[in-house]
Amino acid sequence: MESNKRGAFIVFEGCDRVGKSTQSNKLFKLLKDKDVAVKHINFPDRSTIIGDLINRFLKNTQDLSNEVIHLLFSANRWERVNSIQEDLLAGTTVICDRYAYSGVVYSVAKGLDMDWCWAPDRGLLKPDAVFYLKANPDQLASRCNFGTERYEKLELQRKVSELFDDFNERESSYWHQFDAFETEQELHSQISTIVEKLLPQVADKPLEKLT
Ligand code: Z5A
Ligand code: MG
Repeated sequence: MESNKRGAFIVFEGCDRVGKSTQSNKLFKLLKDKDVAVKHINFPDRSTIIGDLINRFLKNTQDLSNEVIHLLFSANRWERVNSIQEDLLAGTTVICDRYAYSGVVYSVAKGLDMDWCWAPDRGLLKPDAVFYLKANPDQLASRCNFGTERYEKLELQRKVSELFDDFNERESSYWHQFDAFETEQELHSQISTIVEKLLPQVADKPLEKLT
C-alpha cells in the first residue's frame, strides 16, 4: 500500500561560503544511508534556460537590471515548485540549498524594496525547517578567498548577513541558527538531531505556502 506520509522540506541558507553545500550534502548522504527517500536540490538551478541566464549574470558575462535578475531567480524557483510538491507528497524529503530567503536578501542588499522583492515568491512552498549557517563575513573571507562571481564582495556580504539575521529573528518558529565556524562534523551532528525529530513531526501535516 502506498504511504500517505509526506516528506519534509528542508532549506539551507546563509552567506557565501558558510558551508551550505557541505552540510546539505552530508545530510542527504546520511538520510540516503538510512534508506529515507530523499532528494537534494539547489537554487539557482543553473540547468534550465532561466538558470543559464542567471549563471551568465553571476559570472559577469550578462548584465541585467536588479529587478530583472530578481524576477529570474524567483521564476527559477517557480520552475521547480510542482516537482518539489510531487516529491514531498510522495513521501520524499527534499533538501534545498538556498531558497526564497536568498532571493530577497541579495536584492534588498542591493537596494530594492523588501515587499516588492518578497511578492513574486509568495505562494511557493514554505519549508518545514530552515537551517541558517551564520558567520561574520569578515571572518569568512579568511576561510577562503571570495571567488570571481558578481556578489562575492565583502560590503554586500555584510548587508546580506544582517538581512539573514532579521529573517532568523522574524521566522524563529522554523529557522534554526548554527555557528558556521563549528567543525563540519559538529554542525552535521546538530543538524541531524533536529532532522530526526522533524521527519515524523511533519509526516501528517499539510504543506504550507509562503505568505
Ligand atoms: N542568489 C541570489 O542572489 N538570489 C537567489 O534567489 C538565489 C541565489 C537562490 C550563487 O549561489 C549566488 O546566487 C549567491 C547568491 C545568489 N551569491 N553570492 N554570494 P550559490 O549557492 O551557487 O553559491 P554560494 O552559496 O554563494 O557559494 P558556495 O560556494 O556554494 O557556498 P556554500 O555552499 O555555503 O559553502 P561550501 O561550498 O559548503 O563551503 C565553502 C568552503 O568552506 C569549502 O572549501 C568547504 O570545504 C569549507 N567548509 C565548509 N564547512 C566548513 C566548516 N564547518 N569549517 C571549515 N571549513 C568549512
Ligand atoms: Mg554552495
